[in-house]
Amino acid sequence: MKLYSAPGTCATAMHIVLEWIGAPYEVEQLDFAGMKSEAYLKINPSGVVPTLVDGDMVLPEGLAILLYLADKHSESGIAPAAGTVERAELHRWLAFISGTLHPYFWPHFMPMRFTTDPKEHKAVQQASHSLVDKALSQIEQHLVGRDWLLGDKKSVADALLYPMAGWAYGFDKPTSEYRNIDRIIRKLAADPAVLAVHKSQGTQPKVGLVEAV
Ligand SMILES: N[C@@H](CCC(=O)N[C@@H](CS)C(=O)NCC(=O)O)C(=O)O
Repeated sequence: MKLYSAPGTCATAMHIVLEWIGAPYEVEQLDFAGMKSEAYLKINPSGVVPTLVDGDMVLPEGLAILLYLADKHSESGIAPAAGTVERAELHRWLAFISGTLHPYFWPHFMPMRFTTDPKEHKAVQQASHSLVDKALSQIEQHLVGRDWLLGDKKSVADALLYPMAGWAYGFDKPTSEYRNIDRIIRKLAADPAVLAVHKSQGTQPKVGLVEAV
C-alpha cells in the first residue's frame, strides 16, 4: 500500500493507522505544489491529501481510507464489526470529525479562500476558532467517562481526532482546555506507532504541556 500524505496534515491519521495495522506500506510526502501537480490530480481530483493506493485501487478521502484499512485488517481491532451499535457510533464520530470539525479549521488555515478582502482574514480566522470550539466542546462532552471516542477501546476515530486536536493547541482556547480531548491526545502522543509517524514526518507531537509526553 502507498499513502500520499503531508507532514502535520489530516493524512497523519491514516499514517498512524497504517502503523497500527503493521502491514507493509510506503508513504510519499507531498508539498502544496505536489498536491496540485497534474500527476497527483489524476489520482486525487481535489488536489488534497490523503490518497491511498492499494494494488489497482486508488482511494482519496480520509474517512473512506480509515474504514478500508480497519476492515481489511479487522484483526487489528481498531473498528467494531459492521452492523453493531458500536460500528454505528464509529461512523457517527468519523462523520463528525471529517465533515464538521475538519472543515471548521479551513478558514483558519486558508482565510483567502473564504474572503477576497485580505483585511478580513483575521476576522475569518476568528470565526473559524469559534466553530472549532463548538465542535471540540461537543467531543469533550461526549468523552466524559470514556477512555476513547468509542468507550474503552481506541479506534480509527481517535487517530482522526489526533492531528486536528493538535492544530488547536496554538489557539486562544487551546486543546489543553478540553481536558478529556487533551487526555486522549497525550496518550496518542506517547504511542510508539504515533511517535514513528512523527519521526518519519520530521514533526513533533503538538501538545500543550510538553512534560506529559
Ligand atoms: N475531504 C478530504 C479533505 C482533505 C484535506 O482537506 N486535506 C488537506 C490537509 S489536512 C489538504 O490537503 N489541503 C490542501 C488544500 O486544501 O489545498 C478528506 O477528508 O480526505
